[in-house]
Amino acid sequence: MDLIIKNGTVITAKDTFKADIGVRDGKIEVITRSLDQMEAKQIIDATGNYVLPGALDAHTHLEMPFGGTVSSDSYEAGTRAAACGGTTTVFDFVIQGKGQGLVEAVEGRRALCEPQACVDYSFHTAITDLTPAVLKEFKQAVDYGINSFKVFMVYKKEGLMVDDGVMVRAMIRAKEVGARVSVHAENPDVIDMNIENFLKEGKTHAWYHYLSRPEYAEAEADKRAIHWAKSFNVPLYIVHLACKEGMDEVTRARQEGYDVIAETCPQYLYFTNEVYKREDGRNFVCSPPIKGPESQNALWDGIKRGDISIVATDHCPFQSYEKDWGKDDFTKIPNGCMGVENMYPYMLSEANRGRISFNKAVEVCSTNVAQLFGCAPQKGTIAPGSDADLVIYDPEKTYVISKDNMHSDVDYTIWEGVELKGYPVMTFSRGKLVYDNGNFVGEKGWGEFVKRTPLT
Ligand code: DUC
Ligand code: ZN
Ligand code: ZN
Repeated sequence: MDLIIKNGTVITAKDTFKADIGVRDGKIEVITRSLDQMEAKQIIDATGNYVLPGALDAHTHLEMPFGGTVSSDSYEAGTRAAACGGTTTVFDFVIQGKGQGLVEAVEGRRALCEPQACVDYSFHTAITDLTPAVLKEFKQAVDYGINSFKVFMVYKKEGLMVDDGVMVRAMIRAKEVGARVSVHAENPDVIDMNIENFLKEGKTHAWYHYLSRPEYAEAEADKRAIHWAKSFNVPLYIVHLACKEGMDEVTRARQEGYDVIAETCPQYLYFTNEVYKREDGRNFVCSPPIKGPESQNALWDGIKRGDISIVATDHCPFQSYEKDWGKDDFTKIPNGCMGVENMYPYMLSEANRGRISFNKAVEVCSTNVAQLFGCAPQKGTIAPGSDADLVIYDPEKTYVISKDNMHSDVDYTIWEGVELKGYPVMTFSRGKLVYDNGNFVGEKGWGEFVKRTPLT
């Protein structure tokens, strides 16, 4: 064997059991009670620790041009930070340029990512220009390994927004080719009206970012997207769901048997809209904004019920000098927060504190992503034949998050000072140690493109 992890408690989405794991050529070869008689190049004693599948972050924006700048984590920095937080695959967003083909857009970003990636990666494609040729090309994109297309219901001025006709066309075509459309759901017109009014009244603090797009601005768009998914009986994925009304509508659609799935993010589960009242409130500016406690509770309940299928990050960091552009005008704050290194440790810490089970944390951060986006059982589980993407987790370790112990290229973290109960101590990517007790020990260029299969 290349690697044996001994004496750990293995936790998957379904089971918890003591076992030894043998790894050869980057794959899990054997899981058994004892591999004491077996030799290996590397043997790790995981006594007292848990062994988990690496997380898959279904939502990142690495070196993405946005908000008048580019998100500060390159593919190298973002995937390095991922590895250090136990995330072994990231799904990054490719934004289709006007007039650009989908495969061409993906290949452009893949070329940028490939020499840098420290863990494995895939892409979702955001559609901005849905010509008949692009609709036809959905099939080629799926054959290429991309089975998820995103549309923005906002960001009109930025040239990203699509109307409902485009959204529905994309949804129908996606279903035909074994793919799924995801939506960023907020109502652009009401948000623009609020912004105009606030600026006229001189209300420019980050708190007005929240007030310009509060619960109702997201809820309407969540409901509209679900309405179309139900009307045409097509699959839908709502990214970064953050409000109670949206959550309720997702739950209803699922109870009625529709293929509507939802993702939320750690920032919506830990912080509330109170953060926008802080002096550094602009650092928390993302869209949709973090909502009130009622929404936060509804999201946690949704996770527990199974109506939130995925927790992902929307990782999109900007340096504090860029956030400062909006010190006196919230509309100038680049939208986005960091989280790729925090998601798995935070969700596991919540499990360790008893809020959810460890199996549930694994399910929403890893297994469901792989299953719902066509890369299971290669990813997202601990089973013979699966990639040896493994995290060794010490449930006794106390960890206080600080910008000084994070591995992104950004000069602050919204998670500063947050104390976690338990923390990953080692991460393996296809059997290779990439994170070891606080240190990144992987290499850039190691990460591989994950070709996903059509959805059924
Ligand atoms: N929201 C953000 O906050 N950042 C990136 C894109 C998005 O939709
Ligand atoms: Zn979004
Ligand atoms: Zn996003």
